[in-house]
Amino acid sequence: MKELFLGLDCSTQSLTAIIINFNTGKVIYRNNINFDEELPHYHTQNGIIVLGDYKIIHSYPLMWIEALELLFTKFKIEKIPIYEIKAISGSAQQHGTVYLNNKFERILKNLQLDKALKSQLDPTFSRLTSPIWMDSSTSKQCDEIRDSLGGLRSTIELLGSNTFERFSGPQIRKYYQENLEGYNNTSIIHLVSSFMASILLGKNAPIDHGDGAGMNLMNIKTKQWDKRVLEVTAPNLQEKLPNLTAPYKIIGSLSDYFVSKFGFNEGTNLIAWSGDNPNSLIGVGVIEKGKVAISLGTSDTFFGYLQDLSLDFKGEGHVFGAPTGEYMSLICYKNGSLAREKIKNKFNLNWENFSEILNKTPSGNYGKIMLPYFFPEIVPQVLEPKVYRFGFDESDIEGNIRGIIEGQFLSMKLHSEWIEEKPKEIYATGGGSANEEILQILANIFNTRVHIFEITDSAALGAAFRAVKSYYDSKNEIKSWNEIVDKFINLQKSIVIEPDNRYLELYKDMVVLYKQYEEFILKKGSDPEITRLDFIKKYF
Ligand code: XUL
Repeated sequence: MKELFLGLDCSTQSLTAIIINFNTGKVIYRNNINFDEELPHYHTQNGIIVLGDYKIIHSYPLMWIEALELLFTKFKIEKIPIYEIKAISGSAQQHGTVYLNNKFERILKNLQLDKALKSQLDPTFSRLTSPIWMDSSTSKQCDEIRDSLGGLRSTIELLGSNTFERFSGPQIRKYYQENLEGYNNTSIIHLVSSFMASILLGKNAPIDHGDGAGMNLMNIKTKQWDKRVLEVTAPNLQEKLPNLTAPYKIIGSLSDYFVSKFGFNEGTNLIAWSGDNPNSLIGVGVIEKGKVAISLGTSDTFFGYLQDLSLDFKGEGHVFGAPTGEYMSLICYKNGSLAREKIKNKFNLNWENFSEILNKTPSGNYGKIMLPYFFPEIVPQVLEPKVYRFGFDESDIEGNIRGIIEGQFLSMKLHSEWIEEKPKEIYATGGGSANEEILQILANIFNTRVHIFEITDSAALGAAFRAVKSYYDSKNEIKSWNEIVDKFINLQKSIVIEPDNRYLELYKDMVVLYKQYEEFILKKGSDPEITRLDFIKKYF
């Protein structure tokens, strides 16, 4: 008997599908639609469009829908047994907002089989583009909302995070302030996750607590929209937001359009979609204390499971809802894979050459330090992008390659110190986790063992796991998270990278040095050059 489950992931650069067979514990199918390559008529670069300056970053919701239809068409052409899929769930890049007019639900409920989704849904957008998580143009709105809520501490207590430029609330406020007509013509504002779920459901889908927590609109304790925050964000906002739901809720079944057009089974269950980070938490099996996941993708994220709510009052980290119903901690860096690629491409290298250089350069990089803000950074907050190099220059290939990787992980180590639970194991995922040399540096800087899996699409896999859990729970054949995760993750080949103790002291000193450089650059602290020279004397 085949019990198949589909997990989708609408990320910044692509749409991924993973189909798992729960009975055999195997991934039976994977496909990925790269937006730039397969939908070139949107002219995106890495899935995004830059509007005006580097702070305004959007994407096209219509492109995500076209990708979905293309993916399902491929299922049909490749004769994938989608009629055996019992349940579907999904994942999406977090924080991005989709603005729809009053035609949306009506058109969605009456989709015609002989027309493409794209042409039918085209008239339903009140805003053609969606601001996404890479946007950093809402500092003014962040300040206004935080001030109205009584400052940093009360904002974090209420929402689980400080106000952040990329979060949905400040983005909505900006739209309301800059385009009142557009705002008034908007009947519903979805997240990318709930928007994609709505398309499959044939009506407005709810937002789950995992992704909802990344909006600066949801009370982190009650997991309800917070009336006060809605009021200070934009007028009549409550009526423009979907409902909130627990992440494990079945929200209905797949709409007739998909059943009839592509051959899915009637009654295929749909589970609420969530953000890519909450999905990845489950997708790498981080469901207990002491385990931490690091995802090296378009964004680099550091996240862990939290049994109880624990907040970062410095305001750099976030608390989101976890797929299991509890909480998760998260820190997000914008200078992830695109920054690594900038260095790789600058020297015309491939990833193999990149790894070779990492292998032959010493830990500590002869005291060469990089603060890699190729793009505006979230943690620490850097609004004007600039790359700082100490002890080397732009032309030094080896210095730059080791410099960016050490810089990224030293920053992660430094800014994750607020999380009380120290990582005992790190689970690496995302495209960058395929590079063992990068992960060896991660293991050494954190002095922690790192696990890498064969399947790096943890967000889509996590969505498929969530579909499994909710489906069986609804039939009263309860499966524990451990059972689901063990079945797939333990069957996967995993590589374990042990930290090299020889560099323990070196990296302890280097984190301190790195912190001094951040303070020097970002907070006008004193120049730590003498400490850097002492570091070089001590280790080289
Ligand atoms: C998390 C974040 C990013 C996006 C990328 O807060 O902004 O990780 O979810 O997909």
